[in-house]
Amino acid sequence: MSQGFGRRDTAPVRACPRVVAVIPALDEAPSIGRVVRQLRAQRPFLLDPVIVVDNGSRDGTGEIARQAGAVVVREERRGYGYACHAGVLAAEGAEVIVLLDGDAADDPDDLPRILGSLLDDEAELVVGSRTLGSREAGAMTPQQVLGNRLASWLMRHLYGVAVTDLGPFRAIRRDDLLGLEMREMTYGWSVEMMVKAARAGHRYREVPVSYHRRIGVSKVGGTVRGSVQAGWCILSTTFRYARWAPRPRTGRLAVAG
Ligand SMILES: Nc1nc2c(ncn2[C@@H]2O[C@H](COP(=O)(O)OP(=O)(O)O)[C@@H](O)[C@H]2O)c(=O)[nH]1
Ligand SMILES: [Mg+2]
Repeated sequence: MSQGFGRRDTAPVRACPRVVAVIPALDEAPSIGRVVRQLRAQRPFLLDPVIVVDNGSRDGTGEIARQAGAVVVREERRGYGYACHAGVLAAEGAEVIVLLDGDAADDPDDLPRILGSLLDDEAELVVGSRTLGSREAGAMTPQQVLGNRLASWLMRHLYGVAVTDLGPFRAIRRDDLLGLEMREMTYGWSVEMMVKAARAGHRYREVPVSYHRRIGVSKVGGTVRGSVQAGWCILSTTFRYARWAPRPRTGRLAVAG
């Protein structure tokens, strides 16, 4: 891959692999148009189309995303993992998948940095760390910060991977991701990706990213129910794939989030 892909000024367009962004979105009408437009402005790093997976929204998220230039995939089964997985399947022909949320909390300007490590062949899974980067005041609830710290600590000790955060903004090759045979179809999806990648021997790299206060209403960290469900899913998934854990049964699907 091209040298120094992470630097905007030196990246030759012809050297770009097929990078497709996948955004899971549930009722993100106030933010989704802006996120899609900002991402599309990131060419030549990103290939059109941006894929938005509308997870049964009732506020017109899909239509707004389409108007902003995204390809919209509908996934009726409610769950963060279902939505991400549907987007990955839809991104046929993509070499690299970039995942980020639809609430404008992630900063599309961090895309070159996230892609840089992957395309410079420094790692197979690159995750944007809000711990290493900067976080706007109030962007994460105290329980999110605590839960992330705990899960990161567990991952370092159980899997020996230098994790500081379970950020949603990440990049992985599509073939590698499909090879992980993801099973957690709700909040455990992101963690499953990290622990299975570690077990598969994929190199892990974090890059610092900025994290903003989301636009619109939180479905996870901002609600008690969402925080408890997400916390449970994340921790149980972290333990499930540890070396000493019994082999998880295939086909297991978690409760919807
Ligand atoms: N909770 C939840 N989020 C979903 C679902 N499908 C897609 N999402 C998206 O997942 C992302 C993370 O959710 P968010 O409410 O921002 O979580 P928070 O950042 O922890 O408050 C957003 O882009 C949601 O729109 C789903 O079924 N459940
Ligand atoms: Mg969010």
